[in-house]
This record gives sequence, C-alpha cells and structure tokens, in this order.
Amino acid sequence: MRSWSVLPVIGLAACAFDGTGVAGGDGGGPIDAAVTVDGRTVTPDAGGDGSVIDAAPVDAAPVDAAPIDAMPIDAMPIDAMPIDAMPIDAMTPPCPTGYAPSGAAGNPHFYRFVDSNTSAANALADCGDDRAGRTYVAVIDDDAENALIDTLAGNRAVWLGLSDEAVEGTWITVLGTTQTYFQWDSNQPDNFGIGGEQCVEQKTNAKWNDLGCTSNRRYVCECDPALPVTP
Ligand SMILES: [Ca+2]
Ligand SMILES: [Ca+2]
Ligand SMILES: [Ca+2]
Ligand SMILES: [Ca+2]
Repeated sequence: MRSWSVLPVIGLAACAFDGTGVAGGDGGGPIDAAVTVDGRTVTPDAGGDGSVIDAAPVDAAPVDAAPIDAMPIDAMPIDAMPIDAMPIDAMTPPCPTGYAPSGAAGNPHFYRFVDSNTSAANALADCGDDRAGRTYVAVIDDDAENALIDTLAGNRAVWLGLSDEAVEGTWITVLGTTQTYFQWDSNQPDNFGIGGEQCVEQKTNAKWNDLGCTSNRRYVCECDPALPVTP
C-alpha cells in the first residue's frame, strides 16, 4: 500500500543527498511543499490520490543512479589521497616552526638560534628532536655558513655539531660525517686540561675553539630539508 508514510524516507534521502528538501522545514508537521530528490522537484501527492509515489520520479532516478552513488566513498578525492600516502612535505613545511631559511642563495638550509646557555649534550638533544633526522646542532661547511651562524648568534659563542670524542684529533660531525672545513682560532684546538676537550664552540670572533662538552654555550640548530625524517 502506498501512503504518506513514504514521505519521510524521501525527505531524509533528499537531505542526505544534496542538503535540500524538508530538513528544518515546518517542525515535523505534514510535508506539504515540494521537495528535491536528486535535483528533481517532487510534489507530494500530485495525483491527488493520497499517494506521493506517483509523482516522485523515483523510477526515473533510481537510488543506484543518484550522484552519491556515482561518487562512492572509495572514489572520493580524499580517499584518492589518503594521509598515509601523502609525502610529509605535502602536509607540513620542510622544517619545523621557529626555523628560518638561510636567506643565502645556494644554502637551502634553515636555522634556529637558541639564546640559552647549556651543555653540548642538551643542545644536541634539543636540536635533534625538532624533526628527527633532519635537525641538528649547526655543522659549518664553509666561510659563508660560518659567518651566517655568527650573525644568527649575534656574535655570541655557540656550540657546533662537532666532536673528537671517539678519536682524539679526528673531528666528526653530529651527522656522522668527517669534518673537512675548519675555522680554528689561533693555538686551537689544544685539547686543554685533564681529560682534554672534545666539543667545539664558535667563539665571539667567529673562530673555533675546542672545549669541554659540559661547558655552557648558546647554540644554533640547523635543518636540512633534503635529509629524510626519521620515523
Ligand atoms: Ca627540540
Ligand atoms: Ca651546515
Ligand atoms: Ca679533543
Ligand atoms: Ca681549546
């Protein structure tokens, strides 16, 4: 038997499909206005026989052909690009908040100056966890970068990502590479004192000095967007 009881179904469908229809209408009273189903206007009981089905183009626009079925969930753009498959650089900037580009042509790295004195180990930890695999205490590769770090630090002394802790006199960067560029101050490195000096600072004059790793210095973190992020 066809009856008005069918109407709520059509009304709900129209609402769900295209946001139009009877939702928010007359507060639940009898549906007496035309509603839209799949872009078609449906006039309830157009035939005057108490039936809405006769007037509804349900057969002409079966549910199977409705737009929402033409665009199943699986085919929707957001599913075509699931978050898991998105490259991390498409979701986030290449370097963390607080890092600024070098500003120098030919240097694609980003930097963050930390105006706080602490041990070399603390500096390494702070920079290292900003975006693991990509951020580290600054490693200086040439004169331009040496000058840049000095400028970022406001000419104050800062730790470098450099140590000869493993083999005295062999300078290895925090990235695990062998350092080939140096800017030692006069009479440095001197591995001074009992136990020697295994860490390196860039001094206020932008020259380098080896010193004890438990000393306290400011530091500059560096971010290389080309490095893979550690999961
Ligand atoms: Ca950190
Ligand atoms: Ca560098
Ligand atoms: Ca040393
Ligand atoms: Ca020294």
